[in-house]
Amino acid sequence: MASQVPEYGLFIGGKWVSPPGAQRFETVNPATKEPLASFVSGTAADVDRAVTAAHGAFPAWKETPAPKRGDILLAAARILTERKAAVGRVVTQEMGKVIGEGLGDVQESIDFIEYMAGEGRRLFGETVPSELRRKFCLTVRQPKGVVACITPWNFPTAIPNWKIAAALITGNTIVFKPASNTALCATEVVKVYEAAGVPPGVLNFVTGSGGVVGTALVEDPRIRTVSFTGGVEAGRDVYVRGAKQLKMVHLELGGKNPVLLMEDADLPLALEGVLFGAFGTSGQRCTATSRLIVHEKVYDQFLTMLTERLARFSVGDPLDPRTGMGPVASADQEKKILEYIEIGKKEAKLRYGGTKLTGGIYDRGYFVAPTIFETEHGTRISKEEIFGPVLSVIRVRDYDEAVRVANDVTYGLSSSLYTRDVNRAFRAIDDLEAGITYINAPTIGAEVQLPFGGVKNTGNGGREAGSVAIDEFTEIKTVFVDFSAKLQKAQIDSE
Ligand code: UN1
Repeated sequence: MASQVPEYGLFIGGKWVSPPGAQRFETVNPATKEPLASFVSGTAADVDRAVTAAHGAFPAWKETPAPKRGDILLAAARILTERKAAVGRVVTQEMGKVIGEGLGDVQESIDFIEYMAGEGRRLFGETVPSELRRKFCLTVRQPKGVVACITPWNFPTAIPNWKIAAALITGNTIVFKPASNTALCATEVVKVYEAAGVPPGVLNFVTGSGGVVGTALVEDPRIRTVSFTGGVEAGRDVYVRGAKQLKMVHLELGGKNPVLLMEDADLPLALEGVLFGAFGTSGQRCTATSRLIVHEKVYDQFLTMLTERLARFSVGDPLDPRTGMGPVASADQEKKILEYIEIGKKEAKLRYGGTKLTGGIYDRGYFVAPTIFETEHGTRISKEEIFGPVLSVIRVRDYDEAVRVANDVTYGLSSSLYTRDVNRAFRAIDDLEAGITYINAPTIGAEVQLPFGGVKNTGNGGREAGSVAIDEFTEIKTVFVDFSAKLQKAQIDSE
């Protein structure tokens, strides 16, 4: 039967193209399982064409003054602002996050594009004194060339824009490959840049599987930098393949982010924070609160508060603004989360939820109950990334034990401490092994003007967002200008 949904193509060299006879896939609304749109399953040949287009467009884009590139970004931010309501709705329909968060995803995109537009009038280098007379030393930033942006489904507009806006302002050209199950959101992103006047070939878009499109991108020698956000295993594969060609590979991977709740914390404040951190976006953020490490003095009281509050937490239609949590993003997600819940039931004490939700609207989509386990530290659910609405609660005796538990995982993205003790708050900034630490706020909600990234298996040392985002997409050139009109020898001449 012919598909009834709109069909989209690839965006290569400034044109939307549907290669004849191409295989296609559809995206699905996870709240209803209704198909939304159809996309091309890109091939290695499509990737080759896209990289060729990006390669051809690079010299002129590099030559375009950065403030002029910034003007195009500002136009993109304006267009996306006009489209915010519509695109936010697409995010909710295709990914399942509640509408407030769908709109937030788009707002995060707008914020970052604007922020990067301003970077076009900075892109600072350094001036540094020379050890010799009449010699001037400085650094300038240059684009890398063609970069690949490979993005996940959980922030289907924000994460692509973190990469695309930073890569564009610094003068790179791009091949963008989105997660397949949020390809419509990605298409909306590309359409915004197209409407903003990004020249043909500067931004190219190839949908399709990671195994085919992602691998072809990573293997293409013309691509010198790959920016990847996703799971650890896929990230490792990208890193290893990239390493063989000595490419720069930027990785943003998983998390197992703790909230440390101390005995002196403002418990009602922490309650709302934990709820949002653990169950916002159905727990499908790299930054999601997946561990709650609680001081024994407030353990029973806080768990009672949490379960009572959850009884009034609505799970359902993500387009309804009163809904607290929508579905999980896909059948695969639901399967994996339910498998972890079964593991949890064997190794820990189920305190709340623990089921697939059924009946009424739930039967149409992928709905999992917000779930709480009480567990010892060391169980699988307390250490492995689940990426779903599953919170592991761990009881500890004191702050030192809380920090030991918090740090004893292979990830290190976000972390949080609730306390009223200012000394302890500052100690936690030192002590927690994570790229991000919040004090008296949950583990989610990073702002675009600050660096984002983590330690250990969360990445390989880079950061996105903030002004450091431009490091990912620029080469630094060091320049020596000798205006003494004679040969001066560094390290050798004494005068
Ligand atoms: C992610 O889950 O990969 O800090 C990104 C946050 C959001 C970004 C999350 N601003 O929760």
